[in-house]
Amino acid sequence: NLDLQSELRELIPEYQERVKKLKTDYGKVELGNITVDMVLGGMRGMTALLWLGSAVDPEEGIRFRGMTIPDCQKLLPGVKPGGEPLPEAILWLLLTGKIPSKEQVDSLSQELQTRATVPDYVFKAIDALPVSAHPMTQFTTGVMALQVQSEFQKQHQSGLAKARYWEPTYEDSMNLIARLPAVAAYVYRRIFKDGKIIPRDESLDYGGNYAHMLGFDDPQMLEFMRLYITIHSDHEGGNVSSHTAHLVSTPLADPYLAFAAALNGLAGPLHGLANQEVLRWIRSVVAEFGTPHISTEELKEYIHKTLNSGQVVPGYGHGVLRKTDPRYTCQREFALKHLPDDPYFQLVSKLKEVVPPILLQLGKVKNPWPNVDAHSGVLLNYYGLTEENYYTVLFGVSRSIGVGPQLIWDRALGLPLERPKSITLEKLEAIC
Ligand code: AMX
Repeated sequence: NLDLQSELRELIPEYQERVKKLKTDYGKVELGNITVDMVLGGMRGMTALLWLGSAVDPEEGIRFRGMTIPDCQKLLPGVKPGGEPLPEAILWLLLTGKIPSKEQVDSLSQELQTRATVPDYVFKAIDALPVSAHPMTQFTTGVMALQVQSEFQKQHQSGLAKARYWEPTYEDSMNLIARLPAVAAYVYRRIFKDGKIIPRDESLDYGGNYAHMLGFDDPQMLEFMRLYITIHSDHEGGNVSSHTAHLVSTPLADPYLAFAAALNGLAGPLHGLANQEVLRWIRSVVAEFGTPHISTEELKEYIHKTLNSGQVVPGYGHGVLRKTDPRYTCQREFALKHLPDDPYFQLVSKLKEVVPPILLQLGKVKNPWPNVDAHSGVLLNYYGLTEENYYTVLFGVSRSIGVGPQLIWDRALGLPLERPKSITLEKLEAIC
């Protein structure tokens, strides 16, 4: 099939059977015990969600439908053979579990282009906010305005049968993914440039076009954007943004509503906003010493200063990972290939040596290693996207490619309303 929806339609009955079998034959199989630590510790380690697209192993990191990042770089089609994977390819993979051919990816690129037109009132809704509003606030406002065109909401109100819920969810998810770059680029141009929209280039792919609409046309920046979107798309189901999207969608809130909620969680400094915080922190180090060429001793001193003032070192640590994030590693490899002499990249490399031993000394940090956000900023900065307050918007656009497919599967598999049980402090004490 060249068409993604037809491909999916063929897969759905098989997946429905698999889930039905699990429910009827294995419903009482235990996946682990729930401890007091889990309830008080943000549910860390509690396996409680079904998520099809990807899984994070603490030691190895992300696998997208079983594929590591190097696998994706090798096997997913790029613009040219050997190029970075196209975001359309990871979207196809996440939704179907199959590696797409170049023809399938090109057809999906076309499909997204035909869906990409953004109604004018979306830009007007953003214009109603002061230019000083955070880029994530402006972006999410745009997403809420896109919701006006929700097919799911419309069809549900006209009495859509449950078995067909996934169809308008597919429409909404694909339209959302297709329209986000134009909304996100508008936010960037409005806040940091002349406010004029750069029209999309029909000859470009999804990632290339997003870079183009932001105002960047350096082929290397376009390649970085493709890689950036691919590696930020999905990180299993329990992270704040993905989990939020799933949760909010379960009472049948449409994909726009669910995704806007996800973005609001992504805008938290311990989650997606960490990429902004990292570059801001790096700039503050450079400002303190007047140069990016900083000695190890000076760096140590600055890290201690950050910790002593009760702040975290942004870009380090993770809720699940216990090793260096492979999303960090692949960005490092990209930088080694394309910008080995950039002083900010060299500073980031030095931090990787200096930060972990200090965090380990604290004795409480479970993962002292760098995560995805420790690296992305210096690459964007190198290519001229220097406005760090915008970085989380890039993360947000990318995350739609992980969340969209899961929302479609949520409806195709008829997953129910999410409603875990809470417990009072008195009850918890009584049980203990
Ligand atoms: N700097 C300083 N202290 C840190 C730390 C860091 N980078 N990472 C963890 N700690 C501290 C925690 O604040 C916590 O302290 P407390 O007990 O006094 O509250 C203690 O170490 C134990 O935390 P943990 O179990 O190791 O981490 P967690 O699962 O609770 O939180 C995370 C994970 C990411 C929020 C945390 O490591 C952090 O704040 N990192 C910096 C922010 C960051 O980079 N976030 C991005 C994560 C990736 C993403 O979502 N994009």
